[in-house]
Amino acid sequence: MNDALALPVGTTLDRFIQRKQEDFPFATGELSQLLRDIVLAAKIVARDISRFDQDTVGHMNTENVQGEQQQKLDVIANIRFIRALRNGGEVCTIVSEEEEELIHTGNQHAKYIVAMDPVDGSSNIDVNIPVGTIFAIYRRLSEANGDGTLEDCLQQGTRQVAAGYILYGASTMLVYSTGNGVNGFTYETSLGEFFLSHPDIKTPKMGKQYSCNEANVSSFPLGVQNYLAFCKSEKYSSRYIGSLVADFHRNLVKGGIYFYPGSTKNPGGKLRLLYECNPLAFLAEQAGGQATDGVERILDKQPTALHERCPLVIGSADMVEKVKKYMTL
Ligand code: P6P
Repeated sequence: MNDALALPVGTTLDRFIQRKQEDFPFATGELSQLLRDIVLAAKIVARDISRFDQDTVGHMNTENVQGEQQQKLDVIANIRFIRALRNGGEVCTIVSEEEEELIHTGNQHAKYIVAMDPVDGSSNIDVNIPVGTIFAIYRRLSEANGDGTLEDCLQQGTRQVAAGYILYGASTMLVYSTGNGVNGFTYETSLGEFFLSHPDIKTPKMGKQYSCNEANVSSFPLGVQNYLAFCKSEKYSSRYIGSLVADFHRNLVKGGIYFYPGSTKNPGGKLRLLYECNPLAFLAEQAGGQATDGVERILDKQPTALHERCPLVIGSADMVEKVKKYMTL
């Protein structure tokens, strides 16, 4: 049962985290502290984004491990989250989209691993389009007496203990789950606090909008092309911001489907399994939705590399199921 039902809208995030911890008699407070560390970094990144000045806007003339041009904000946010997690003491090792190798924090007795995309869609910052941070939290498998291992970081999505995102939009929102439902919190900048604004989010089983980059349609798998034609025949609306967290959040709340399938340019899809597909799939399922690679459940996939890509179909359960039918005709 989602205990957000016991807490009214307007409850502070800190009170909510505390209550969640109290509901677990054996909770020792480390996960609560980890969430607070993420929130601290999120508040700082939200301030950086709102400044919109020469320190945060534009690119670095560098490339990340993905060969993508790094935006200044990518680098700044990566530093902010790594620093908050290192100083918080609850995380031993971090996987970041901005780092080729594992980041060991030195907290060798810490029991948690974090996989994160510090700012997804950062190229949208310059034109004031919402962007987001995505994070997944795992309990390490190895003994808590050293750095986290590669095996600790390549766990299936079903083993996430928590996942969430921060959406830096018209307002800044934190949406997360620890496996007992999904709750959304809106940031009140004047108070420096997140407040419960969207308790117990449930995504509608059916929606009337789809999100994909139709420029790639000719290279989509035939089943996806046929599903897209179905959407048009049903007169669904196309809604595609080109910023995953913003598209995902709209579909989560209103119902809809986002898909970034494999294509000739990106046969394995564009999105990353560890720190984009898995955390959003965890949230989608916690809210009653679904997430697949077109056919297979995302959370069941066994990762084999830190930055591996994966096709993604995610959102309202009936819509994701429909894609599966077209893919297996
Ligand atoms: P395309 C941003 O780079 C991102 O990772 C997601 O946020 C977004 O949904 C997708 O890529 C956009 O990709 O190929 O449509 O520009």
